[in-house]
Amino acid sequence: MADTVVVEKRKVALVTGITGQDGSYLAELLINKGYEVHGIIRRSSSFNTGRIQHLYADPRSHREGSMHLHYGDLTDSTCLVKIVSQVRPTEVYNLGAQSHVKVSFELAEYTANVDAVGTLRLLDALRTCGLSETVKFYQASTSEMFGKVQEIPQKETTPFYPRSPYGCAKVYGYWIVVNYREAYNMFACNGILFNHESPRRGETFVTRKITRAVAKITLEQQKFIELGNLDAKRDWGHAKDYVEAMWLMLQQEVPEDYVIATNESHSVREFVEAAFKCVDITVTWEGEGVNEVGKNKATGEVIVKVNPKFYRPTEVEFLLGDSTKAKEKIGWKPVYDFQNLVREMVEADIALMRANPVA
Ligand code: NDP
Ligand code: GDR
Repeated sequence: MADTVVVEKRKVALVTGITGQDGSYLAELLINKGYEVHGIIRRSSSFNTGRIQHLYADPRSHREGSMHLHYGDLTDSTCLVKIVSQVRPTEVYNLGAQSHVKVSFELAEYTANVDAVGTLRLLDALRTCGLSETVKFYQASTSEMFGKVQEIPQKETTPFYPRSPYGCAKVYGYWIVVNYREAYNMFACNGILFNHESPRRGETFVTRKITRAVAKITLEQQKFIELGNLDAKRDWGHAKDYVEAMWLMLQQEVPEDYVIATNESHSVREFVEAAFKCVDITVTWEGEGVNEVGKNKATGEVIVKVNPKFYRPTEVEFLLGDSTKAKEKIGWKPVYDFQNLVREMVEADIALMRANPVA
């Protein structure tokens, strides 16, 4: 009888933005699934690998070589071509971005360079290296592309109306991915992800800003928090659930675009209330607009103030996603609900601030 040779399929992932919130959860997921994971990191004057530090400590990922980091940048085509030609990935996850909507008004050109042209550069590096017919490509598209409400809830067919330089750049990223799929037969997908959070969320996004403040106020390290638009509504999920959706999209036979959301929307004000509830503080609201304050019902102390500094020139008022397509076609649904998400973030920040009050 002839010997059967089993050829293991190469599972090599290249992740841009591996040092970010999603990159860190995705790297964990891929390593657990047996991938060799290559991440692109930026040179920085201080450590920017805090979120993936634990993967070094794990001998499986570090010493046994499941994780490799390469210096690079989405604004630098040369390095992208070099990294792609060395790594020859089977899957690419393009998560790298200037991802802060408010900052994008200050850094509009840079945001377009990284988030829009950066996506083009990476897609083209794959073509240059002859991988366009074999690689699977995930693009981190966003609910910010829907922007000004055209339809509720928002799904794959809802028209885009971005409201920030970030949203505009991501619309370019979305369409260049569709174009490369159609023009060059690439397996390329857009995940249109609604807001997703976690204890690893960047400190200047509203959820993490709130849970950090709740922790500090509880531990008497801070008196109050200043916020912008309390009425904006978002469909908030957990990053751990959302990276699973990214991977699932690339395991399908046919490349398609999917909305990923919880199908539940809450205002910033509701997030504040839910976060303080975790430490048994009830918030009561007084005043209007810039004069609105939130008080601790039990003590009467002001714990929330509105500061117009945090308003945006144009705002996305209301986002609510419909992820029926993802549920039906790729079998994705979230594990976390809103209350679990808020509680996990508040508890993590209390533990963090207790251990390190200057964090
Ligand atoms: P983060 O801001 O936490 O992470 C962004 C990552 O991109 C970081 O690793 C950052 O590196 C890297 N990066 C920034 N600029 C460049 C550049 N010029 N070249 C290469 N890498 C760069 O974002 P998230 O993890 O929250 O989001 C991941 C992706 O998903 C982003 O593209 C974001 O726009 C998109 N998205 C996020 C959603 C969310 O709710 N979180 C929802 C929908 C889409 P460094 O650590 O050095 O700064
Ligand atoms: P967003 O997230 O803009 O939706 O983009 P962010 O948490 O920054 O804002 C959510 C809403 O909260 C309002 N808000 C404040 N926001 C911040 N950051 N700071 C404040 O003090 C504050 N007060 C009120 C905002 O006006 C907004 O309406 C995130 C990013 O992760 C993007 O990269 C991603 O594409 C989208 O989510 C989906």
